[in-house]
Amino acid sequence: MGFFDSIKTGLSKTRDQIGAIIGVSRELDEAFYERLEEAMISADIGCDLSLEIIDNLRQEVKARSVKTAAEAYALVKEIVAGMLSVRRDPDDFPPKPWVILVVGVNGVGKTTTIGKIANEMKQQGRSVIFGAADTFRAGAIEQLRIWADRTGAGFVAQAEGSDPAAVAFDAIEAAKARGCDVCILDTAGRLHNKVNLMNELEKITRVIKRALPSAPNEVLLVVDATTGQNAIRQAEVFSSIAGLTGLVITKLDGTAKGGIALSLATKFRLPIRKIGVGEGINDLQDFDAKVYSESLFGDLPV
Ligand SMILES: Nc1nc2c(ncn2[C@@H]2O[C@H](COP(=O)(O)OP(=O)(O)OP(=O)(O)O)[C@@H](O)[C@H]2O)c(=O)[nH]1
Ligand SMILES: [Mg+2]
Repeated sequence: MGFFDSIKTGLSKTRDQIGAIIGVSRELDEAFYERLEEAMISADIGCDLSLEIIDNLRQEVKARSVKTAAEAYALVKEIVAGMLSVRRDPDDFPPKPWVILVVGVNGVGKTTTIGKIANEMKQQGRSVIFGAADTFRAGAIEQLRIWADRTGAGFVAQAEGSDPAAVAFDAIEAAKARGCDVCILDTAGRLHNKVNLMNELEKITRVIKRALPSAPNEVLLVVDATTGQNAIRQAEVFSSIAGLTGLVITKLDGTAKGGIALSLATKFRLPIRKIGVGEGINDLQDFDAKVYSESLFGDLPV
């Protein structure tokens, strides 16, 4: 399935729900705006952002002399896509190795996403090495090793319970020595408490820089779209401790309402680098703001 099909299928329930709340609207009246706001909140877009979109919409409606609900609805999709259209950096990887640090709470899909990214990079002819810096959870190292085997990525690990920063350092050193294009570091999602998490990520980042001063080139926060507005809290915590450069939104294939992608990207001004649309190795896609907006809102019911 292409991007359009997967995300369109993934968001079909939300789209139907939005349509049902808005109902058959021809008049561009206050009731339309109210129902639109309610529909957006129901889709996990969040209260503040929904209001902001409505404000923008009212301005655009005035500026463009829009008269019908259908035209206004098309404008909503345009506004939302515009909010998400962050220009992506050029796709070449100047520094070698390009170091990607992957963070996020437990179970969101970090390790799976790393496997999928490696698969994609391999297909583009890039060499990849993993650093198993989640040394906290039993089984985490083995899980990443399996993805390394599946994708042909190099693999650097130490024993469970060892210092994750030391693993990160070793992985970057190995990537340098082997001339690898990309080094991806998995991290623990769960630690005893937030202070531990903060200290650990801070130390990992510091040690990464000792191995390679320009690294990390990307710090990707992985969030599970099905957790809804809770993801905002996660992003707050991680952005305060880890200097995020981008988001990966996973599980947009399941019961996710989908609006959280918009909420997160606008609130934290971060590009959505990838989306996860399933558990399989190929279920990773680039994010397309226009297609996303279209998939979320669909057509106004007639
Ligand atoms: N449906 C669906 N499932 C996903 C997606 N991404 C990951 N998963 C599943 O989510 C579960 C957790 O994935 P992991 O990759 O282990 O998550 P993690 O963040 O590494 O978890 P910890 O190592 O415990 O912190 C697994 O069952 C994955 O198959 C996705 O895009 N869609
Ligand atoms: Mg993991």
